[in-house]
Amino acid sequence: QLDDDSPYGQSSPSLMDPSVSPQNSILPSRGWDDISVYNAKKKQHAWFQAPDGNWELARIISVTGDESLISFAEGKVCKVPSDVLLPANPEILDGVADLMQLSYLSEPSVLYNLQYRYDRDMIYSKAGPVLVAINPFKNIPLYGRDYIDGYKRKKIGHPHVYAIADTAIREMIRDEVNQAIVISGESGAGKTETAKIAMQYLATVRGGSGIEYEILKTNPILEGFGNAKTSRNDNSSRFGKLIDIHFSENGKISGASIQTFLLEKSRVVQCGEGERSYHSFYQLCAGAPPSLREKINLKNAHEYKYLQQSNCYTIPGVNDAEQFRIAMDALDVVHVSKENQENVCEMLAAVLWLGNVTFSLVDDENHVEPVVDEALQTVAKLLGCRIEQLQLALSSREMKVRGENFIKKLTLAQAIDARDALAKSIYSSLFDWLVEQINKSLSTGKHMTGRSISILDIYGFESFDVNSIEQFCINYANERLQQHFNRHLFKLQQEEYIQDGINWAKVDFEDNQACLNLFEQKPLGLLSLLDEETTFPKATDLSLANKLKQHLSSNPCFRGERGKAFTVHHYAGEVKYDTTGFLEKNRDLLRIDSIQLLSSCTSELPQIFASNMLSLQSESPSIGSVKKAGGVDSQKLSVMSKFKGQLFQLIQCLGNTRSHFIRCIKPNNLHSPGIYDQQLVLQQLKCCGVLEVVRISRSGFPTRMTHQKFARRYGFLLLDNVASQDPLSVSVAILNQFGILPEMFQVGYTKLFFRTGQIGKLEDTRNRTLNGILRVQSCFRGHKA
Ligand code: AD9
Ligand code: MG
Repeated sequence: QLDDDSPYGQSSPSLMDPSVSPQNSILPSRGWDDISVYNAKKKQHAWFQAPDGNWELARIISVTGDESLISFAEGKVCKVPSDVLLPANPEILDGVADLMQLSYLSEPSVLYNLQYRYDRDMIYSKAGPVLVAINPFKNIPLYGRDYIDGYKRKKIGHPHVYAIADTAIREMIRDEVNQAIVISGESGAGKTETAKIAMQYLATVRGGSGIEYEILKTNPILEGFGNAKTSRNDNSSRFGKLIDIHFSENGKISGASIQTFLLEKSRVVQCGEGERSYHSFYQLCAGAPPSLREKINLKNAHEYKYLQQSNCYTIPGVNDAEQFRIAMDALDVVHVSKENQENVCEMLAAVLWLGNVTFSLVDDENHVEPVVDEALQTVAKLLGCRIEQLQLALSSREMKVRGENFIKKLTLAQAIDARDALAKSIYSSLFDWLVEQINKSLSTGKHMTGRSISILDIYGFESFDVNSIEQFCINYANERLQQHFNRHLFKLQQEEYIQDGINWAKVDFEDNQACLNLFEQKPLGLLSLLDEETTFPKATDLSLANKLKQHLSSNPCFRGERGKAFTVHHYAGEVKYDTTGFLEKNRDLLRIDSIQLLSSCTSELPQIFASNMLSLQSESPSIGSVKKAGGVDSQKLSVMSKFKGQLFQLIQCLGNTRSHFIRCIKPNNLHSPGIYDQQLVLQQLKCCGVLEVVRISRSGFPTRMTHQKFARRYGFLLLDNVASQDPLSVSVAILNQFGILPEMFQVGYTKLFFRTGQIGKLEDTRNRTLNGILRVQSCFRGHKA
């Protein structure tokens, strides 16, 4: 039955038979004795899993009974049970561009194919409709004008971010549907670089008005203020970003808008050993010109306590002073005035100096007051407030008890908290303000057609030794995005087959609805319970953990752990969360005192920050007014509910677009070129659903078109007249004329379904023919003239 001549023929012939369950035919795990016998006859290769978990390629020497004799490249020979071997693809398939072309789609085959390409600097591969991008950790010559031109003219067909961006443009124009490019992957996998590469393509191919230049210049600004060196990436984005690029009637870029998610505020006041706070601080300290330094009383980075703690000030290969100039130039481009640029620097310096504010005891009840020194004086000057006001804000809290205001003095720990809270809210307000300025500059309002391509660069799934509310939010977001991915690729695809009467074995895919329910169910879901506990004045992290355990233990995606911890079974694996700090971080009390202080400042930015904070509080859905005896009268919006709101908006947005998915893979944890850690890659391929998608796409008919559309689009290519002009007859005639093999398509009630690659050939013929017609026409016109 096996066809030796076809490169794809070694696979089971049932591949082409849609009635056979693809589960059995495509992703074998065990019991391939027949294949090892076959391979043995042909002296074929097979995969053998070494004790360290890595897969090694072996040659099958012979097969006797249930055992196979295999040899490895280094000459070692051994006997193993046949059923531990997985068939390897024939050499002719080494390094195919689309994993779907592989005959055997076992884990080692997929891993090997990606590695084969990676070793040859082919970092992009397709997994059906998904682009897989492996971080090269070095510059490879795949970018720039010539490449962009090549993809634009369709002269280059290799998988690339450019190809994805090009498809997005074409489909947006052809189908009048908004597009999204969804980029995911773990920290350091290359999401931000990939997003920039996509932006570069759109700007080059669809620019013209100059606005594209502004759009590209948002990158150094947002990276300066929102990225930092972490243990996993020297330029780690500490926020999520969605950029919508708008297009005008003539298909040119006409503007853009940016939305950001969850800036990591805690980094402003503390970060781990060897990491850094936000780049902007070091850039300012290294790059500010003398006049500015004097004006804002700027010292060197290592003189600021917030920056001292991690004992890391520079990044190899990065010139912070140069980056400062680049960021300021970029602010020019997005129309932030010189005066405002100086204000931005003042705010950065104010945050740094706040970290140097110290406290001294003022009574024997452990109450403190800030020491009036250079730090305090400088902060007051930069914010434009009186020293006494600042002192008061950092040493006391205004309280309302039974309608009466009174002042509570703070202890050292509380005062440090108040100081850090002020620093964090100034920084995050500054970040939001910058995004707002950028959006003002990019929203030209001209030629708006409502057409857009959105690019999403958002943190991937995270699991560390200790996971806190940040990971909780990130993983929840990924759970939602994964569902979008699933829905988009699998569910819709299957439902459509069934609806259209296509004979296609149903493929089960892992749906993560159960896990999402665990988060979102009301009133007994993780998010509701967290918000409820957040409003209780007496609640503690332990009471939160207990509450979760009490209500959720019966949920299969949840497991209570000892003490303050709990585990969630995510689609990508189990993650144990430690509730320490959950409540405090969820409250994220923008203390009324901070707002009051900032609104009384004479400098422009603090006033804007204060009014933004106030309006944020009043307009958003809040977790309830917390009026408690002796407590702060604070109508607070929890971090979680704000994030959930943003996330729902995002998912809704994506739901209205056609999404293109790019999965970035980090090949090693050393950030080094040329190293391919199989287990690390495998884990990521599983996490982002690449293995699943390959299996399902290969067995399905991913391209589809209504009979009408197909007939309209390609009907003019028909050489003979068709007896009946109904779309179905025309369609069938086209299929016949082009000799499309019966196994390559299926005819549904309303649509035609094709295996990957089929429509591409028709499109090429169509384009060639159209170009020919155009040439003839222009020739003709030329003659007339
Ligand atoms: V994080 O979640 O924001 O911490 P990202 O965004 O996934 O992360 P990033 O794009 O910042 O990762 O890439 C990390 C580093 O990998 C970059 O600073 C580059 O040094 C390197 N990189 C990534 N993609 C490419 C590429 N296409 N070519 C060369 C690359 N280097
Ligand atoms: Mg990033």
